[in-house]
Amino acid sequence: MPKKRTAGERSIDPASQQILIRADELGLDTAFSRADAMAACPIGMGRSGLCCKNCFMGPCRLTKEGQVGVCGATASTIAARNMARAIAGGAAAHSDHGRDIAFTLLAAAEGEAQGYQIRDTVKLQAVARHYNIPAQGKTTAALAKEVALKAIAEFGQQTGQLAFVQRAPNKRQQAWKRYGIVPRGIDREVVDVLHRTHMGDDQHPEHILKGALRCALADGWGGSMIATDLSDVLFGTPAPKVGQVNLGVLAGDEVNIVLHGHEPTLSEMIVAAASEPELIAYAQSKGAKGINLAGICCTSNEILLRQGVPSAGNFLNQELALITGAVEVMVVDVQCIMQALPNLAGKFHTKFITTSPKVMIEGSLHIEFDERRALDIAREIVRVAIDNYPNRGPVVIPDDVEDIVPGFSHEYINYMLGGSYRASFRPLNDAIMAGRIRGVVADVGCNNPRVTQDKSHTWLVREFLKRDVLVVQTGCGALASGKMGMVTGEAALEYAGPGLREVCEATGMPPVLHMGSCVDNTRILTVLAQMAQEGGLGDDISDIPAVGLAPEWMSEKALAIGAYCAASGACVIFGLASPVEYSGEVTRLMEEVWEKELGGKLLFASDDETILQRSLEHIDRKRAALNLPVYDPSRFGRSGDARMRALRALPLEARAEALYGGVK
Ligand code: SF4
Ligand code: MSK
Repeated sequence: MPKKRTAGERSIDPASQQILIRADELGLDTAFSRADAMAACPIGMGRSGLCCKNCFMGPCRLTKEGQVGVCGATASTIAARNMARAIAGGAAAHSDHGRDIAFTLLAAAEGEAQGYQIRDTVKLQAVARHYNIPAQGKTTAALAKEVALKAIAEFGQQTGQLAFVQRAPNKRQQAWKRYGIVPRGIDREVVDVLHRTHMGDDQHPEHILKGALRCALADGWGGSMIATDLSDVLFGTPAPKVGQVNLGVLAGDEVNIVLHGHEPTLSEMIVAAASEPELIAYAQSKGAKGINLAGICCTSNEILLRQGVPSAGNFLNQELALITGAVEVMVVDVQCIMQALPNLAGKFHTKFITTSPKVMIEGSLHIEFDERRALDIAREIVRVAIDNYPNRGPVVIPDDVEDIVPGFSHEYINYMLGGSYRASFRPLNDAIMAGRIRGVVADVGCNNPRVTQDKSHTWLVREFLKRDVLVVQTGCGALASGKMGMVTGEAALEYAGPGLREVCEATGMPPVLHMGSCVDNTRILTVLAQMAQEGGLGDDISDIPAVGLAPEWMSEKALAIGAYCAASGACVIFGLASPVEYSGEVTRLMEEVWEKELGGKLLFASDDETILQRSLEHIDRKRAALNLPVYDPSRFGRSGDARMRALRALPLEARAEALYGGVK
């Protein structure tokens, strides 16, 4: 009989625990209870074997030493193929998101995208420079059209290299050339992996993984980077904003619309529609006080960063939001949307609306997104929600809500550290070189109901802060820290070690920087590239004392991110378990051969203490290789700037205003 975990074992978040208890009382299933009922397959997860289903001579399950598949495929070949296909799946999802944004930019430039405008012309010019497109003498619309067409062409490019590859340090580009993994075209690299892993093709584990790395780079320095950059052009480059997070953002007396998925395109229009006076008046005519928007997952991160729309939480909050009974409409676009949602919505009054031409789920209302009528579609969805408000039954909304200050784009970090006239990463590099900051950790990625929600993310973030490690976050990891009140800057200072605190107090930089959604991990690549180019920390990303973590990962996209970060020179550590554990050869390739060839590696560790220790070892090894002083916290903490201490006495809005200059 599988063990049923208590609410406290399922999540560390009190709001989640409260709603999980309600789910049990109402007899409702969630991902948590389904995970309890369904043990993970030890072969599928690579612990006790490997499974290949690439052809119908199988599926072949390899569970004994030396066993091979019907075609003769070895455990290493199968493990490498499975890993490569997962990376290609993740890269395809991210990159297709980028393609959709590029088409929206094109439509906006041609005046055919209702409600959209080009909000950041400075970013548009920066992206044009990366594409070697001259901006002089062109209207914004003409330049945006050229940029959009160039971005779209990157997907179908067959030869040469992706344009954004040149944004990496020179040494990194040389490493990719030497190892033969420079990405040629985005779609080409995804297709290449699917082809080479078909039955009877590439059966050399290292060669298969080289294809996977090239595909991952086509995501990190291609599709995802396009998604981030063009979203900034269309919707504005993020700067710090005060927001709120957790299930307590749902309103008891307003029409609640929850926006879930990943793309900002439709959700930005729903934000615009929900603030229209006619629709607010219509909501009031139905007895509601107003219209309340809340996000889930990375759509949430997108609109939280740019619009300050509150977040109802991360991946595992999606079902819990519905179980409050307070959601009139949940609107989804793409990725990380559980199929259980429409059925669960049906237990309440909630309408569940799919909108992507790529995503239909039985039991949902499908209102298809079309950028030419985006604002009208957004208004239609808001009306559906308002009309549904009178049908609301009993509601339980947890009180839990925390302030959060997200929006640390690499442009803003640059400005924050160097000022408007000398934007620079110099102060950050100097602080690492002096040992005030020991190193940098990127804690990113998902929740997974097989482990306690948010526990690994938040424990690791606190432990790193204590040891003077600066933390950057994206995706569901950032929302996990947000729910624990650790993304308001000043709050996290309570945990920060003496050197890190000193730097943060002097510069106003929070010790935990929320940089965006899953595709925005490319912002982290840009920061690392610029730190390498700034000088003092070597001349490549692999020289920087930095580690990437995904301690609660679950998606193929997480593996694609891990692979492109490793190929970019980072040490990347994933939690839970290794999907290639059964193959010592593939494990060795990803840890040792990648490190030798590329300076980065991807490894798996099943407990948080090991993740912490291996990360610190890596950071200290990189410090030693750069001849930097050995990390010694006793040297710091006596200077700093009393400004932050005084600011901490102020309410959050006033603090943010003083620190980040007029954020709203
Ligand atoms: Fe089995 Fe080979 Fe077919 Fe995989 S490709 S299912 S190992 S026969
Ligand atoms: S939403 S990919 S659960 S981070 Fe980007 Fe969260 Fe992971 Fe989805």
